[in-house]
Amino acid sequence: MRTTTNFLFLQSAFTLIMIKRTVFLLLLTIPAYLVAGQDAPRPTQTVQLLVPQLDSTPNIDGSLSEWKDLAFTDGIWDIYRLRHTFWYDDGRRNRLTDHGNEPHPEDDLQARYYVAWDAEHLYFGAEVKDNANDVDAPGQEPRAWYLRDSICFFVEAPRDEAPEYFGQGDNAFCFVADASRPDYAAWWRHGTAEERYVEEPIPSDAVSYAFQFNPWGTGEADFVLEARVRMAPTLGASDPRWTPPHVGDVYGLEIVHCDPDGGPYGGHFMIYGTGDDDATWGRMVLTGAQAPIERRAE
Ligand SMILES: [Ca+2]
Ligand SMILES: [Ca+2]
Ligand SMILES: [Ca+2]
Ligand SMILES: [Ca+2]
Repeated sequence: MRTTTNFLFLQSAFTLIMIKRTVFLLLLTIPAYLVAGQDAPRPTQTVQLLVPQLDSTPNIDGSLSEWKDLAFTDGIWDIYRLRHTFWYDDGRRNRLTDHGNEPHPEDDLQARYYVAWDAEHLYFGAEVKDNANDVDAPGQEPRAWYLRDSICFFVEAPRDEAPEYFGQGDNAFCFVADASRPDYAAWWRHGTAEERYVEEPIPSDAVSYAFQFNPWGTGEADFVLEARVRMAPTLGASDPRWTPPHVGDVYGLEIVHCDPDGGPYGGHFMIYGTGDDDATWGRMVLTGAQAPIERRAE
């Protein structure tokens, strides 16, 4: 009898321990889930992007003509192209949204993006065709670039293999396509050695940017973005391991293009990654100068 009682007692104790362990493990996974937010599952691969150095300094005036042939670009992005990438999430976040009376999807949003670097700066450019300019987000925080027409370049420098969510070394340089240039039009979300998700305007002495709207006479919401960000006061502030750039250095890169067009959250292109998880971002290799594409003689 005593043996049976002991056995039942041990069995109950074991069950209790297992329940406690399960609850403990569940509690452990909740912060991980919250940190992961709405990110799609991590793909098993990343892209490599060769980003060239510029030998001469562009003039930041809203025209990319002097450097676009010398920069990294991989052509036009629209929802059809995104649909065939390995990081596409079946339209969950990589998506366009319907506000009634929409044009064909390629006319809702398409863009070419340009990235380059020199000894002191990162350069970002974009040529965008969009059906509606929407930079109103009433009652929203200045940091809410994702609720306004904007292009955000996510950069980890130096890139590492640790999955982080705007921790040390992670930066987002976000440009809101607002012709009135509010203080938040050039935004910096970043981490530091101690903090995550620090939100502030890019320091004014660290950024220069220009928009040109309706550059081709094809639509008021079309625009060109040209921007330059100084690396030392931004990348250097987010990661003490950052050192001035050299050919062969590897940074992380993701591009997030937001297109609310009247909705609260709206359309998103997420390119080279799945969101805030920097382990999904592309491997941006700093290369030497690049020769422009040349046509061959007949
Ligand atoms: Ca220019
Ligand atoms: Ca649009
Ligand atoms: Ca990382
Ligand atoms: Ca738009």
